[in-house]
Amino acid sequence: MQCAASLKPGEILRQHTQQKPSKTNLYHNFLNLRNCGFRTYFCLFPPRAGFFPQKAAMLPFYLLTFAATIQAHKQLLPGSCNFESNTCGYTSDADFMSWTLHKDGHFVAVDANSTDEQGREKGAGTGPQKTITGVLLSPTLYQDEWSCLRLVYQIMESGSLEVLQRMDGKSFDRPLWSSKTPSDSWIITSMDLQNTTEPYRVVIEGKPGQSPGSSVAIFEIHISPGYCLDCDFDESHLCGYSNQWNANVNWFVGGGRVQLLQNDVLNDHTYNNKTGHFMYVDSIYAKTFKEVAKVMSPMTTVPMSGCLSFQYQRSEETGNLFSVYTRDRLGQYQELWKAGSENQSEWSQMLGEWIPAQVDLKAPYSVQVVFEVAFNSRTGGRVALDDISFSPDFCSTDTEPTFDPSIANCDFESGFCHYTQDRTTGSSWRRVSVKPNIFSNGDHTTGAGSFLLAHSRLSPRSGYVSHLVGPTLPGNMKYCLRFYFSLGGFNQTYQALTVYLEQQSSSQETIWTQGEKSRGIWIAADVTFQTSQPAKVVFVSTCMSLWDCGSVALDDISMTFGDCELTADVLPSSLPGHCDFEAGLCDYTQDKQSDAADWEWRRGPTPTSYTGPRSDHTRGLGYYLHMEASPLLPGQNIRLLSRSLRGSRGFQCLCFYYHMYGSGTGQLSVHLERDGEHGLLWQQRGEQSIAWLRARVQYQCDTQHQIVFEATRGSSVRSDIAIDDIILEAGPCSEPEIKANVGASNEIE
Ligand SMILES: [Ca+2]
Ligand SMILES: [Ca+2]
Ligand SMILES: [Ca+2]
Ligand SMILES: [Ca+2]
Repeated sequence: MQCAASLKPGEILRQHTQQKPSKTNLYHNFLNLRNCGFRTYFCLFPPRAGFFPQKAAMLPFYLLTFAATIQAHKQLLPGSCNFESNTCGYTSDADFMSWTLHKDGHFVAVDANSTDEQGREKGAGTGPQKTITGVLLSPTLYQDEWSCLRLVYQIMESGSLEVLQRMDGKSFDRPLWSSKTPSDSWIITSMDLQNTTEPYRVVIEGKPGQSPGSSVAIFEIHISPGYCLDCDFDESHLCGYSNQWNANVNWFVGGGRVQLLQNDVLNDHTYNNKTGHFMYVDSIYAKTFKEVAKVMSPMTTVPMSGCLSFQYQRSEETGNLFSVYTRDRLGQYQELWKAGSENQSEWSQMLGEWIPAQVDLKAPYSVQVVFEVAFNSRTGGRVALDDISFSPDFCSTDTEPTFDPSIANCDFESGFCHYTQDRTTGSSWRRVSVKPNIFSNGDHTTGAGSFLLAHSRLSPRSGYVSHLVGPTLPGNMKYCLRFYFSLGGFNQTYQALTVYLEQQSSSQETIWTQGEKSRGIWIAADVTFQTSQPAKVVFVSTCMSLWDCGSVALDDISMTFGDCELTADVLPSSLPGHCDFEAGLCDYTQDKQSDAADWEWRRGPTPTSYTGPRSDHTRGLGYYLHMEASPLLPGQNIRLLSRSLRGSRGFQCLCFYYHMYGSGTGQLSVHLERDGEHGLLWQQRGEQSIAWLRARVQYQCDTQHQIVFEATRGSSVRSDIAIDDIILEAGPCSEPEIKANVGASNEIE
């Protein structure tokens, strides 16, 4: 067998990408690679269209050389597996399709074209789609120190892969990471495992897609102590760090006794010898002004705040700019640090001396750390980097502690939270509540709670300006503000509701203006803003003349860090039991056997007047599920089934919103079903309100079960029933409306 080290630069890549890689030749290549000790190669640079193979020609050579000399020395913790000849205690969950160990290729996989009919049946669940799911469970792990899980995987053709953490005795797994992106090569990903005193298992859920040849495979799982951002560059895979390919200048692996280009060999920082490795970038191939080389950390998977330290060397102070940035999922950069801006006395003209650097990192959402060097010309010198490490304490005690943006949340249920009113304008926002009724809408939080109203018709004045001022938010951050508003009557101008930022310099910047025409429904607004100085958000409703003004209502304000686009999936619909119905039915399925029809997935009002909702609960302009009463006979029912849920010793909390409006409304029930028996968790009969009402049910069930939503048609066609925003989580519920203990009896307390 030819060993990859004797290949010319780029050769392996061509062999790999000229033809569309079939699974067999991928595995074959992979086998070669592993036998030569080069298994790391494919993981370093995920393929990007148009960049392979020619441009990458030079790079892999060095990386392969590097890989050949590397000695893995870092401690691997239990739960690590190379899948060489066994699965190291990883087992397939018998309720799902099996993962198969391919000994020749040294990986485990779930395939779409499996002939295991039994498995297919099992994986298909009760739904109409024949989805194949394989669940791989790690042995029970006890790791009370922070650790990092690095996974080498591949999704072929189509499919998805999800990694979760299953705590002992908890009914819901915590999602760590997921991907739906197929690739032609193996890819490395990392996820932080937070320190915990509870034993847990890692759960790996693979779902190959429908297309032929679809497969989800895992080549290697490595769990090592420390943070995923840590790297001494002496590890295989470079800890998931990768060079962002540029035609002329790139980061290379240096050290390992190999002389690279025309440069002398440096001592690395980790071992202070010529065997250790580091990353470096050289201006020698720079062709144009401002050529940029970037090495990027893996994406963080948990909120991180603390001190990022690293060692660097830099020659030619004026020929290059060395900076550290964070880069979020939208590709937006934020500068953290610049070489030369720190203590000048630490700066050295000589390459060969490592300089320590520290920078505070505040990453409440997923980011990559990017080390970037920009050269002005070929004589821009070199920059080297080694020993990146993270610590959860800030570098300096002067650093302001991480701010909790939820201080600006308010549902107005018990007051104004941290919001204040500017009464100098003579008018104010009033807190009001509307009991469930069939004429006017309630609040957004529960349907029976409180919200703010900008104006009352009782006001003797001819017009008004109402200001609602939020708490002070620190500067230099990006925020996502969400709130719900509802307009009534005739608001002739955009001034009905605007939001602006009030900065300390007393400058005002409008960040949102309402432009929605819909009336009488709660509509969600997402506003992303960035502020350099500390600032407050201010909600303003302006009415110049009462003839032009209707009502303006406000509820459920929330604030998070980061772009709203990034936090849109704060509650991933992949969480078992959670569904806002915006993109379909999530894990829920229609009963096809024991009911009269199906729930309808709908947006906007239902076809029959004086029954059903006018909008959904999540967005106001989004989707919900409803029972259309017209084609059904009185007493007929429809059923929606949750996926199979694991039981737990503790309480579980089921929260959902329901809409029961119409003179002939029948009944909505929620059942818990297990082993053929079923218990009633919640029930409501007859017309309730024109608003979406919140239901919360706390229950306990220690065996596998399903939740069933069952709507029954009433006496007339005016009996539409709708549901939205189902959340199922570990309990107890904060304010349960109903408590049930299904483990012991089926009665509702
Ligand atoms: Ca090193
Ligand atoms: Ca409210
Ligand atoms: Ca049905
Ligand atoms: Ca919805």
